[in-house]
Amino acid sequence: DESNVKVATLSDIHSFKEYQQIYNDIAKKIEEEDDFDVDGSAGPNLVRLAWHSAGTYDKNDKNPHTNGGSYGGTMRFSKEGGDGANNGLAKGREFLEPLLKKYTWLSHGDLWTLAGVAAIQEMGGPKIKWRPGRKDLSEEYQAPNGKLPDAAQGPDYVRKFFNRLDFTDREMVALIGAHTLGRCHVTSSGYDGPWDFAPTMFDNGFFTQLQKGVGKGEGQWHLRKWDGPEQYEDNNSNSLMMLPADMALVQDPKFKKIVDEFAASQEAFFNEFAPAFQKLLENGIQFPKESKEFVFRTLDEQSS
Ligand code: ZEM
Repeated sequence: DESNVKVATLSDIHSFKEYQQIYNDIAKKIEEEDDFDVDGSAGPNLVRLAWHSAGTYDKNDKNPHTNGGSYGGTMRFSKEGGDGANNGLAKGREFLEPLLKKYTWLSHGDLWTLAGVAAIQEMGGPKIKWRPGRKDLSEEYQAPNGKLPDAAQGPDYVRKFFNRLDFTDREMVALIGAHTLGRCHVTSSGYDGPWDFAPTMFDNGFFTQLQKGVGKGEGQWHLRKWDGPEQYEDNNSNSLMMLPADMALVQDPKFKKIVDEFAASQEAFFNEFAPAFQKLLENGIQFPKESKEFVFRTLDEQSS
């Protein structure tokens, strides 16, 4: 049955211990290769890899050849991998490649989503429940290009985009809070700079920065004067950035209320983010009722 391709089969699933081992290998590799990027860690790139592997999903498309999601690991093929939105992610995929050699039974989809979970947890983020069972699919299952979001857009676009992925306002605001991590690279997206001062710490820093909105005041934001695409810059340091699609979250009153809530409470942000990120990584996949949700221990927790 064509509509039932993206099924996680229990018989293919390995033990919790084995996935924790893979988690540990990823976490240690992140620690060891601390010259991966400007800010050091490969973590932010891996979170973006997990997100882009899943963010092609279309809840209204029942055709498994085109409806995207993380199941098939199809970003390894040139059409999806070559989508401009995926610029810079080959580096993350190559970083993870040795794990596919070591764990020959592991699928790309399981590896990339597990790496995103490991990166978030190791950078101080919430525990994300994770389930295995994705399988590599062939080239015929690459999502069409253009399924990932356009950073130049405003609130209506953002809401519509994340509705396609089956998310509520609260979930979408929380998910974009992952911009507390990493930075924009001129060579990848054309945009430039980090969103907050601790780009390898998963915290609510994105919201405390964003909350201030556009204006002339302390810590507020203005349009950057430069040759690149339209982006915002902070009045205090002129070194942080916001995309138009980030600023959308303070332009829409419903979004703004949620931004204020997450800026005031990191706990509220984490509580919304963790299940939303799990859902993002599982969109379009049928998991058997008996499938267990794994919660991995961080390296820190294992050493104490
Ligand atoms: Zn991002 N994102 N993103 N994002 N993203 C970038 C970087 C990162 C948008 C977007 O255009 C961009 C989500 C949502 C949205 C991360 C995670 C998540 C960059 C910079 C752009 C342009 C890429 C570059 O130049 O390297 C838009 C428009 C979004 C929605 C409206 C969601 C949801 C995410 C995860 C849950 C992360 C971690 C990065 C940083 C990557 C890095 O290499 O540092």
